[in-house]
Amino acid sequence: MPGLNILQPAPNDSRKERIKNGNSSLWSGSNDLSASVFLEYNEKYFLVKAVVRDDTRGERSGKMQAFSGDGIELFIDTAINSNLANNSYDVLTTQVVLGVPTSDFPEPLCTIKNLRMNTNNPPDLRIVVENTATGYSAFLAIPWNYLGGLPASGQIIGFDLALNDSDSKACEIQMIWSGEKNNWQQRVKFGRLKIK
Ligand SMILES: [Ca+2]
Repeated sequence: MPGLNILQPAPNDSRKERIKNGNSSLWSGSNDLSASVFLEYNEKYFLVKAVVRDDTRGERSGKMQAFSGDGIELFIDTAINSNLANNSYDVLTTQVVLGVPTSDFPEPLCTIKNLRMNTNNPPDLRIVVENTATGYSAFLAIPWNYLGGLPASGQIIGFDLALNDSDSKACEIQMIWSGEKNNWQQRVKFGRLKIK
């Protein structure tokens, strides 16, 4: 898979606002939380592989609260450069929330949420989560039809990725590649990807 991004925000640089609640003292370094992310696609799926370093597996606050535990969130907008005056989610904006397995909830939970669906583990989604010595790896194959359709070659789409870190019973740190903590309801600060 080509396309490598490394998430290692340093809490003392200008990116500290990307750490939820601004409490950067909770982040103790790349072994605490960081990731390498690989992106690919084919005609049917948007493919995401995240190799995440996370030193402590926390719990979710509830079985169906994928956002509250360790995991990743993806933000995808296949028409990011249209209707940008509208900061709220548009018809082609999607939030994907993956909660990795925990002791209490041993199955991965992935929520796909947009104006057309709000569904947990929908049938055509493929999820593989594996524990590693330093955290976990997560592989997602997200059908383009859940995201509003296959983009054209050369098209710019909106994309962002957040790492959620729970070391106890709730998400304590969220680190984000491009945007900010309001990504779950605001689209304009998503990063940009060019479809090859
Ligand atoms: Ca954790």
